[in-house]
Amino acid sequence: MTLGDYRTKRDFAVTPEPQELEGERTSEHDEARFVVQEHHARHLHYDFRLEMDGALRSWAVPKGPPEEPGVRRLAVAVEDHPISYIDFEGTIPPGQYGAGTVQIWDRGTYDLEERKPGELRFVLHGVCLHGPYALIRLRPDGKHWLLIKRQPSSS
Ligand SMILES: [Mn+2]
Repeated sequence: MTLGDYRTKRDFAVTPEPQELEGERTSEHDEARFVVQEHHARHLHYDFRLEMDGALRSWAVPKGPPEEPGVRRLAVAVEDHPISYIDFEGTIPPGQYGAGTVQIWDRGTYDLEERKPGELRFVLHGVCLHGPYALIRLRPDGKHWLLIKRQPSSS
């Protein structure tokens, strides 16, 4: 995991986004968190982020995360974001990477059920999003994943 891409894409003299790259968590036993940020950039999308390995693993979901079981949505992997980004809301100025407004759409905790290359299975405990989900990478080393709301009974 590296936050180098996050740093190099941004001018922290201009953007209000978090500059500190160190994680805020001090205990490995705290529950892992997730956030969904509605991002009105050039194209509206929803940034889905999972707290993992001291950073926020992040995907841009153009149509938003599914709320009904069996629905799958394209999720494009983007650069890791710092943990502190989990609380970020604000306006990224014109000309900056991701220019536009960011507001938190949902947040909560999650239980990781399975993790292997190109596949994550987890249960979300949010306000809008709750229940079993999966992220499945479509091609090895590709950026395109599917974010799937699983049927409650299925694995
Ligand atoms: Mn975004």
